[in-house]
Amino acid sequence: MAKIIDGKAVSAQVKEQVRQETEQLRAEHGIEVGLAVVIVGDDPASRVYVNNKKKACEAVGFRSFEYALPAETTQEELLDLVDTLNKDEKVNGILVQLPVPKHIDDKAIIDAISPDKDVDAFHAKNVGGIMIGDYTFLPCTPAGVMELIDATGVEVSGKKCVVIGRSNIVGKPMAMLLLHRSGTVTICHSRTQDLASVTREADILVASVGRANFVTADMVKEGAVVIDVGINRLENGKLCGDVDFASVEPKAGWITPVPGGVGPMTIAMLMKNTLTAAKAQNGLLK
Ligand code: BQF
Repeated sequence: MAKIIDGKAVSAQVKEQVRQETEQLRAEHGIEVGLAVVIVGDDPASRVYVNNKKKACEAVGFRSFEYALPAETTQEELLDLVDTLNKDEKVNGILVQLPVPKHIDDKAIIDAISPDKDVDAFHAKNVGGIMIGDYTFLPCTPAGVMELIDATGVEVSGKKCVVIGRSNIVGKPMAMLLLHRSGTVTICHSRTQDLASVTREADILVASVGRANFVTADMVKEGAVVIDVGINRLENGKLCGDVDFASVEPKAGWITPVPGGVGPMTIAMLMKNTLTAAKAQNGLLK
């Protein structure tokens, strides 16, 4: 029987820390922290995520500025908005909710965001910094996963870590953060041969596949830490992860639920990054 890693509880602790420091910035330095959230089009999942981010801003005492643009917005118009937000002193962090409509080049948008305000840490400069261990922000989801692993008390150093998925947003940076902690890291993906034989070796298994219930008990080592990054919506409207919780939970040592695992941590780490951005922009970063 695995212990459940409670992402809601850990995220509440992170947000409480951010709330206190935000209050302190206001009291001691008269600084308000602001996050700009840009959403293009009306994808329902994106709308939920943007609302989660605005609610979190409210909870920690940030100002949030929402820009909801129609799906027909041109790349030039979006670049103009990013440019305006880059120059706006009330805005410490800028995030453009992904995915953007197909006629817009997301890389062009991300790289137009000032790296100092890039609280998702998707800009090429920030991604490069992560590779060499020189960074101000970490990408929210991998950073949240590290917090959840830390909450178990399990040491990463020397352990076999397997990441399933190689996206720029989760898989690749996740592998890098585990490597920085001296894990022995393997990245698996859709072309990996005999995937189960690789994942069965993992002391720490991170699943970011994008397929409901993809990781089954036969793919998991007894006692492993299993982190489920997946958010899949079933036909009945229920959220479910990439890990088949019912079969894996009895075998794992630790496991994250969906919902209530990695998802809330992604939001909490966004708040942490935005606070860090505000401190850095005001010359207050230790
Ligand atoms: C929960 C995201 C895929 C693609 C783009 C809490 C969120 C989700 C789940 C959330 C996600 C996923 C976000 C739960 C933000 C995480 O209780 O389990 C919060 O809002 N997320 C995003 O902004 O873009 C995505 C997943």
